[in-house]
Amino acid sequence: MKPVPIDQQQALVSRLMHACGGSYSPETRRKYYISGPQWAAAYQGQALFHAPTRPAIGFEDVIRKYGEIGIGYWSTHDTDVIPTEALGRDQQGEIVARLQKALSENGVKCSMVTTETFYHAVWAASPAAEAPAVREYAKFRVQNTVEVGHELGAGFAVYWPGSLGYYVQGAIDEMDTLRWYAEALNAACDRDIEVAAKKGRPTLKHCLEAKPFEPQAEILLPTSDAMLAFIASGLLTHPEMVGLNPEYLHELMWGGAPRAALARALLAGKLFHFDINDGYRLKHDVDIGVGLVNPLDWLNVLVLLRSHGYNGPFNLDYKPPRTTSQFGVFEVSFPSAVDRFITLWEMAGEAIADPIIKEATDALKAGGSDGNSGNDPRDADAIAKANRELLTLHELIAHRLVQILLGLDRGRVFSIQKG
Ligand code: 3MF
Ligand code: MG
Ligand code: MG
Repeated sequence: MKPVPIDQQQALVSRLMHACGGSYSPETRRKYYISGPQWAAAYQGQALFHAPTRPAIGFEDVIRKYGEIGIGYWSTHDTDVIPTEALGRDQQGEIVARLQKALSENGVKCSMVTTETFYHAVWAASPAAEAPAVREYAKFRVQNTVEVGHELGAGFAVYWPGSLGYYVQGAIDEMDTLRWYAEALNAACDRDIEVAAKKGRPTLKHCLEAKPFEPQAEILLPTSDAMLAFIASGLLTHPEMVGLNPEYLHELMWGGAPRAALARALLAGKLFHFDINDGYRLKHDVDIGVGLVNPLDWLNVLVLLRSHGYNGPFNLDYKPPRTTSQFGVFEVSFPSAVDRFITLWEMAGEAIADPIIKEATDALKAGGSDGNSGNDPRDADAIAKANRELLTLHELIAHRLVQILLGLDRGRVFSIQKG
């Protein structure tokens, strides 16, 4: 193949993307509660060892592109759109007005707002630092985000306290830090109650997001389970307003099973919001597009969420790879992520309705019988024997799920089987 001239490369990408097929219309995509973060589309590819590979892009373009793709909801950090020095000042009001205009012109709704408490130098010792002035500033920031959220019509506020932790041991007191962090959340909830009452809106759902590693070396709230314990610790004045925003990869990173972490959040009634992406166990936060690494696990996650009626947002918190151009971010990265999600969601519906899985599951729940009227609850050997053959169905169900994932249940066959 000859080198491809620069001016033909976008057309090639578009033609091959089209040839891939399997895409959904913007109208169909809008039926799902999928949100696109400002920061995901605006990510320029920079990191500790990486220079940016893409130019900067503002919210007007991001929101317009989301609208065209059919991503019906948008989420943002305060400082993704409002410069730090403008927060809480007149310029903020002007930016919020521009945001409202961009959202309504493109038929996109703001679903979630979040406070950046990790990037600016003021957070060097975390938002729950020893210095009272930093903690007062943190309260101002989360309260201001709540106000912006109400202005934009958001239903959720997310908090990722990844900077609560340390590099060197003994420098901070964990107990103090957690208490101080709770004070900031309490201030956010109190302000929310006031603003919601004034505006006649429901209060926001406040969602804590855990990540096991980064940016601190040791993290005080590293997992969704740690967050649940924190919510129940007695430190929060409104624990009923606070729940979780688990991120798929953040649970996988520490070696956990995202599906099990989600189940624990569901059991606690705290699965408010969900950051969707993909990646690898025990690596850094690679934030790959949903379903590109672990589609079978994703199918299983969505079976769980569909089975148990999760109806919150699915937030596309991933990073288009550095190898993807700015054009590619909206031509390939976002539409393909949305379409993989929808496909896996629909497939999860098929798995739930699959007669084979259903019969197998029902049989497992009915349990085995040795023909006697009742098993003797003291007789382990008899109980094991009565269920012995049924338990093969576990592996059969796993096989069936892979068949569904690969389309074999719908008659996809390979040459060796044809004829
Ligand atoms: C970091 C994250 C964050 C949070 C965001 C929302 C930049 O790994 O996942 O995204 O999702 O701060 O609070
Ligand atoms: Mg996240
Ligand atoms: Mg992540």
